[in-house]
Amino acid sequence: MKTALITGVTGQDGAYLAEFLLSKGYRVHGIKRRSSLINTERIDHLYQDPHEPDPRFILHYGDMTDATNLIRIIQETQPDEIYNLAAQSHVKVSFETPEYTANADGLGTLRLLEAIRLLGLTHKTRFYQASTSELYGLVQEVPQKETTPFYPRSPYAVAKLYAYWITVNYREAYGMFAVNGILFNHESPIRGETFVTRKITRGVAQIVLGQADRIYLGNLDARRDWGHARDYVEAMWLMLQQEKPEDYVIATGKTTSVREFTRMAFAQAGVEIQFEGTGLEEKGVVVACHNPRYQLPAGKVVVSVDPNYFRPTEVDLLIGDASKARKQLGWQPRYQLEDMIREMVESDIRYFSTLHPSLIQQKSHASYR
Ligand code: NDP
Ligand code: GDR
Repeated sequence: MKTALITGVTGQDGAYLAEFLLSKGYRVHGIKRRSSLINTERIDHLYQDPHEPDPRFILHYGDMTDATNLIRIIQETQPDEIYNLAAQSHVKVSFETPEYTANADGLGTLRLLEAIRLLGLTHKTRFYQASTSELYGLVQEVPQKETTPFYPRSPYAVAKLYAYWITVNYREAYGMFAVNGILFNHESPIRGETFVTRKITRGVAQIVLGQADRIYLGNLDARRDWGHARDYVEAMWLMLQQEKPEDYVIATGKTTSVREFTRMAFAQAGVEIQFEGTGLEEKGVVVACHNPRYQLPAGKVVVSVDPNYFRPTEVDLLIGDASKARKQLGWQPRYQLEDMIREMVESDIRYFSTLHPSLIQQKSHASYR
């Protein structure tokens, strides 16, 4: 039985990856942070009673900023594969917490690689680094591929640039099986609530249910190559099953603006909207509501622009070329964008329809980024 260790197991990708590896027969260890509220909601369905004999899913407390803790967990678990998914992963928040982001996302990766080396696991443990399309930043070339130059545009992306290169360096210096998956944006019904896709699908759900008035968004012109997290975690695993360690772009090859994503999300709930006006005055307005269960009059404003959500430096356009992964890994995405949006909107409508009224205010808190 192979053993994997996942950092960031409580996050979106950690949850899908843990489920995937368990289905492949792995023993899966995950690192979770101590928090004052329980933070394992995304993996609770995988929980196994540690009192049962030989559990296959085991959680450890840890933190990417604590080297001794990481060394101890790796020593105890002796993993065949480490998936480093833990990160302060929010681009806008990284402008507010740049040093912490560098520590967890940049140095955290170094701590894991050093732990593997110091523990003499260089030739046993394969290492996956969660690299990102944010590395491309300011557009140099489209579509972006493995050879496209990097130009990071946020403290998050700069921290991830360090992590990318230190992974390459340990591969070249010590012969480690260490790879970067350069993943473009991927979403799902369990995407963090403050990333734009989930913020939109939650907003749509609350608006059609009469629990919220409108969604406030930042840059509607930004374009992203959005895939589904379930497809993308499989690519992570495939990268570690190859003969040679190499870096791969994972993307759908299609790009969509935030404005268009918003329109598609409302359409999934049966609400036709259009955008009117320009700049800060631009608004999303209801044209017609085709779902008799919801009462949204034509002309109602459901989307406004709030400059608080603009970033000091923006990444305008991402579109990935995953030809190398398609050819060498045999990977290809199964989900179409529209199907993913439907899944997200339906899931959020289900969630908010069953939420106790006393929790609605709390769950709608507007401090989203
Ligand atoms: P999430 O934000 O959903 O999950 C991040 C995980 O990291 C959570 O489990 C979080 O714990 C944990 N974490 C954060 N800081 C620390 C720390 N200091 N020590 C230990 N754990 C920590 O991200 P995703 O699942 O979406 O992404 C996974 C990885 O892939 C990240 O590294 C992200 O930067 C990268 N990435 C993501 C893409 C995407 O589109 N989703 C695209 C490309 C790269 P907690 O639950 O306690 O907050
Ligand atoms: P991103 O994802 O920055 O690409 O990073 P996010 O969903 O936060 O933003 C995508 C684009 O939407 C614009 N935008 C808004 N974003 C947020 N969060 N909130 C808003 O209200 C809003 N309005 C417009 C943004 O300006 C941006 O252009 C994600 C993360 O998962 C990273 O960890 C990962 O590395 C990259 O994807 C690939």
